[in-house]
Amino acid sequence: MEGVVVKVLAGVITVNTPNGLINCTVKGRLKLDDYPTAGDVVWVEVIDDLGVVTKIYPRRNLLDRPRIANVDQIFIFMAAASPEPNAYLVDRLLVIAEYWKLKAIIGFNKTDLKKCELPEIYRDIGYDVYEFSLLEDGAIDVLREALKDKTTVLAGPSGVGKTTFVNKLLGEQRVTADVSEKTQRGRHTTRVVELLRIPEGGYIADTPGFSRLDVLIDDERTLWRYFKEYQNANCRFADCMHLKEPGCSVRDKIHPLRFQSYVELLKEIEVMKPW
Ligand SMILES: Nc1nc2c(ncn2[C@@H]2O[C@H](COP(=O)(O)OP(=O)(O)OP(=O)(O)O)[C@@H](O)[C@H]2O)c(=O)[nH]1
Ligand SMILES: [Mg+2]
Ligand SMILES: [Zn+2]
Repeated sequence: MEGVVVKVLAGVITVNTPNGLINCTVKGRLKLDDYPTAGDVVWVEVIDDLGVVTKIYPRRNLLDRPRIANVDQIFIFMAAASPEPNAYLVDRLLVIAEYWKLKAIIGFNKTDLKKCELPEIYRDIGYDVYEFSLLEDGAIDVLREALKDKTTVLAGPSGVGKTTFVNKLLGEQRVTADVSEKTQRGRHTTRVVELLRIPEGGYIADTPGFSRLDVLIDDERTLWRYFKEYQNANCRFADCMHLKEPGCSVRDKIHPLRFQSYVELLKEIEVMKPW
């Protein structure tokens, strides 16, 4: 039967199937070609109560860090306050989303504490932006709709409320899971990727990652392509980086905060270059 890999840990592949979660091994031959990863759509055969993955269906995409296949969207999760929202981090995650051609949605939690001006900037560019407080009942109903039947990767800084959100979405407390994750982080450098099933359908991964940009974008002259404002703006210069070039008409179309991020990200890519 067909299923979706939700976790790969110590050689055990956990697959969500119409019959529930099944722990599987892989067929020997398959092991050589490729190995299942979270998010993979696979074919599972159950032989003597033992699940075996016999086929991996072609992937629509495959992210590394976190390693997840067939991702539909990135949910960039921030807080309106405590911690203060970070436009640079939002922009960097948006570049990653654009690079992978993923839909990006942006959420600002903790509106009970404060309202901030960032949401308007991203709405103006054309992104779906949500403002809410997880302390309020029904605050995430509109988000449930946005995540339904999709595979969503949650990304955002520490303390913004990601785990609180996931617990609400799933209707269960994952306190123990979080503790074991933290123990793991002490022993290993990476955490286990796990896709969690959303009751209405779809999957969500609350997982850190998305650190380096330079592995994705090795030519900084292409960075502007991942800024939505620049995609549709026509610059009359072929080789323009839309920085300080005289006569560049694109440079003015971007919000100062976004431009600042663009300049910072250019530096970040340059610094990481091995030459
Ligand atoms: N005031 C307020 N506090 C919130 C809200 N949502 C979550 N919190 C609190 O913010 C703190 C951090 O929440 P977490 O869900 O642990 O944040 P996280 O993003 O998972 O953090 P990491 O796991 O460290 O990445 C907790 O004390 C929550 O109770 C909110 O809407 N308003
Ligand atoms: Mg958390
Ligand atoms: Zn230009």
